[in-house]
Amino acid sequence: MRATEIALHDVELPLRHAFETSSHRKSSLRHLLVEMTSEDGWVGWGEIASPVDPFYAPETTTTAWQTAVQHLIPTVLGAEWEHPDEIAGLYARVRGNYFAKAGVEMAAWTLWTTTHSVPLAHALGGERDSVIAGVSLGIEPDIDVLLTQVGRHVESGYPRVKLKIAPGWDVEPVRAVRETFPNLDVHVDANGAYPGSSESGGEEAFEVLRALDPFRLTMVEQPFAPKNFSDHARLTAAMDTPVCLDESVETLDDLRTALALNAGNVLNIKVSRMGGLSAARDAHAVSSAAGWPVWCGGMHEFGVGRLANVALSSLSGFTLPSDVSASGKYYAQDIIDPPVTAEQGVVQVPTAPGLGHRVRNDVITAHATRQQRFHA
Ligand code: OSB
Ligand code: MG
Repeated sequence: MRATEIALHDVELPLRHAFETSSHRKSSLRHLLVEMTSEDGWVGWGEIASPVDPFYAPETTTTAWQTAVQHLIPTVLGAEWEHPDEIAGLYARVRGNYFAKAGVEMAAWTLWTTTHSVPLAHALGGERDSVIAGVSLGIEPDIDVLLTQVGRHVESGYPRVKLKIAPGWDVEPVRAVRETFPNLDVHVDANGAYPGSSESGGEEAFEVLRALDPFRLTMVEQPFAPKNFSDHARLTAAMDTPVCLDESVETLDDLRTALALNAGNVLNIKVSRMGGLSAARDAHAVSSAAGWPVWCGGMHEFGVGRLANVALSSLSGFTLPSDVSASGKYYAQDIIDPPVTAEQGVVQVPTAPGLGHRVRNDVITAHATRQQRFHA
């Protein structure tokens, strides 16, 4: 297989509800779409879901565009490959830049599965027909607004709600949600906002996190900074609530470090953070073999990345609800047809070849602020 044209589309979609985490607030999202065309005219799509700012990971939309244009697209264009597992090897010299790599590799996966007439989920080894979706709720202005948001999603049937927490917005909102929804599957995600042992406030942060134990949370996700494996290990030993890693695990080596140190007991696998579907699939195999349950995290993906997340979530080790909520939770108009929908928190895994839904070039072009084509 050979890609002879790759186009990059910088696309901005308005969000239905502004989203706030421990580090930023957003009312629209800009992602880069990768359109890869083979020499015989087949097309595969990928999504570079980097946030615009380097607050979740070091990449930005601007650096991802630059890396794709200068280093990834030139090595992939015109190269001969048999299977998408070979794509990462083409640009093995490029360090980091996982979001940019994930978008380019995803385009190769969807191109390959489309030409081979197999659903992406099957090509990845997925076994489930449907996956369980959870929602991720941002930091809200006050507890009443948060309770309303949680209630709205529980009513739509989502079986799990993840709450973003940060120092000063933790024990009280969690207590309020637990009291109002005694049996709901709730987990919290700090996006690394708590200081570790080597920083001031580290000991106090440790006590606050331990104070979450009585609320029967499904997990506490990424309390400390990405490279701080040692405090994640310390907290894992000190809490009954499972500790989940997100930002800490960008590579299989990071995962082996986490496993060796017992720096958690659950893994959030994000295609973007791990540089692609092949690495995400392999992380699933390593985690499952080590006894860590996994789930698929999201980056508010547009339809292309969202369908890749649904396909990945169909693998057997994804036993916890994934962040694969319906397109409509975030976007009034998605770039795929039909959009991803959830029925009582269940999303069907597409059975058509490739991504399984049509990609809407017209919507992409209508919302694109920059488009560029490269040829072999
Ligand atoms: O940590 O999971 C995260 C969005 C942006 C940055 C980090 C995270 C998130 C989400 C998105 O929680 C959840 C989703 O896509 O549904
Ligand atoms: Mg997270």
